[in-house]
Amino acid sequence: MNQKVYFAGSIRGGRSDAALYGRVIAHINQTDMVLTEHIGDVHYSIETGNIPLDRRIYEQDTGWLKKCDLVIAECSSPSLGVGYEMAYAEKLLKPVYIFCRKDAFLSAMLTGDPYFHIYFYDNEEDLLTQIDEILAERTQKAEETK
Ligand code: 6IA
Repeated sequence: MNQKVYFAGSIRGGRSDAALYGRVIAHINQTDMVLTEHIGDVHYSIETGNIPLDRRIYEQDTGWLKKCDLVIAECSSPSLGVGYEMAYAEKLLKPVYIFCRKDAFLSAMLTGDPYFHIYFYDNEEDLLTQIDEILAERTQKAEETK
């Protein structure tokens, strides 16, 4: 295994891209390790109102953000949680790669922040190719600094 990837995608913000997240996670797992595999589960519950459960989710996810090597976020479906995670990752100085379909809108709070690496993609093949390039480059850099 090479990089530990925190993959972020919308949950309560809307699950219309859940199947896409699942395919991206499976693709990344061929070469690297996704910590947040549940994001791609199309049957994942979006129920609200269970605060103790939400606290556990928050502790688990912020723990994984501290542990990860990089964050990859698919942001075509806007999500408060994903926005929060990216700002949290920036504070931790984790590299953050943001992907958005060309026909979707991204907040100025992301496109205006020079810390983030932002990619607008045409289709799924393009998305996976760009992710592969990023992972290969980061793995090579990690090897060089060993
Ligand atoms: O605001 P959103 O729900 O769309 O935020 C999505 C982001 O927050 C994802 O990238 C996740 O990492 C994180 N997140 C939000 N909800 C959950 C979650 N819910 N489990 C794990 N990570 C989450 C489970 C809820 C369920 C058991 C009732």
